[in-house]
Amino acid sequence: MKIKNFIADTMNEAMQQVREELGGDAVILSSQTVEGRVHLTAALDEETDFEFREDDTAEIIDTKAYFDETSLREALRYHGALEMVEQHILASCREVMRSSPAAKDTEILTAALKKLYRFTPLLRFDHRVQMFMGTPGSGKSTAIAKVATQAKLKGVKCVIVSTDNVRAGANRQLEAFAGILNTDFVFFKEAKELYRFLQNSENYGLVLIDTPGINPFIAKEADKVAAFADCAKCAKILTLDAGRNVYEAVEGAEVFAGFGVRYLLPTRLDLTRRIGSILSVIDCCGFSLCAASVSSSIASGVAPVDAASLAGLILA
Ligand SMILES: Nc1nc2c(ncn2[C@@H]2O[C@H](COP(=O)(O)OP(=O)(O)OP(=O)(O)O)[C@@H](O)[C@H]2O)c(=O)[nH]1
Ligand SMILES: [Mg+2]
Repeated sequence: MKIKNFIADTMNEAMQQVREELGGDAVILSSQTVEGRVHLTAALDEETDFEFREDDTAEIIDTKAYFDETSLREALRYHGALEMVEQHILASCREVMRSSPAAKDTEILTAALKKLYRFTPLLRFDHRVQMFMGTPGSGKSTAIAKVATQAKLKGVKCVIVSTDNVRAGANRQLEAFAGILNTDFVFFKEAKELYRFLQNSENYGLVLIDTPGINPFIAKEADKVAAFADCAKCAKILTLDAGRNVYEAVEGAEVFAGFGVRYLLPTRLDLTRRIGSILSVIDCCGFSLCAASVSSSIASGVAPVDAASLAGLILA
C-alpha cells in the first residue's frame, strides 16, 4: 500500500494532486485544515504478487478416484456418437457417479441413459395406430411384419395398411405377409382415403401403416409422405439402419421429426457394432426408443429396448 500526504490551498487543489500522483483509485484516509491550508492523507492499495512456497499451496485432491470415467469415455468414443452427445452422456454419468460412487460402469451408464432418454415399449401396443417412416430399404415393411406377428401371438386384432404406391412390388410383399398371418390388409393411394379409414378403424386393436421410402433431403420426395403423415394422428416411428453415417442419420431424422415422428426403431442391429447414430438421433431429435430390429427374420420379431440393453450395447 502506498500512503502519502498532500498540502494545498484548497480542497480541490489537494484532490487534484491526489489524483495525479495516486490515480483515481486512491482513498482519502484523513483531511484537516492547518493554518488555512488543506492537509490530506491518501492511500493506494496496490496489487501485490504473492509468492507461494510449495508448502503454502492447497492440497490437490485426486478426484480420479471418485470420477474415473476413462472406460466409459472410451466405450462411447468407439461408437462414434456426435461429440456433443458423448458429452451429454458423460455429464449424466458423472451425476450418477456423484450419488453412487461405488456403482459399476453398467449401472452408472444405465442410470445415466435412463435420465437422458425415453424408452417406449412398442409391444405394449399402447399406441393403437402406428405409422412407419424412413428412407428406402430402412426396414419399415419388415418391422411392420414383425410387429403384426407379435400382435397376432398376443391375440391383438391387427390391420396392415400400405400407402406405398412408389415401389413396384412393395404392396404385394406386405399383402403376402398379411395373408400368411391371416391379418387384414388394405392399400390407400390417397391421404384422404387413409383418413376416412382411420375414422372407422376402432374395431382394430392395432393399425400398422407402411409408407413409401423417401429421401428426406429432396423436397419432392418428402411430399410423398407428408400428406399421409398429416392426416393420421398416430405414433410415428422412424426406422433407421443403425449402421448409417451419424451426420446423415441425424440430419435425415430431423426432417422426419418435422413430419411428427417421435419414436425410433433402429434396424439391422445384427449387422452393426457401432451405435453412435442411434445415440445421436435420440439425443438430437428427442425421439423415444421403441424397439429394435436385430434380424431379417420376421419370426424373430422386434426386440424391446430399455436403458439397460442400450448400456449393454455401448459397453459390449
Ligand atoms: N439383417 C437384417 N436385415 C434386415 C433387418 N430389417 C430389415 N432387413 C432387410 O432389409 C431389406 C429391406 O427391408 P424392408 O423391410 O423391405 O425395407 P423398407 O424400408 O420397407 O424398404 P422400402 O419399402 O423399399 O422403402 C430386406 O432385405 C430385409 O430383409 C434387420 O434388422 N436385420
Ligand atoms: Mg417396404
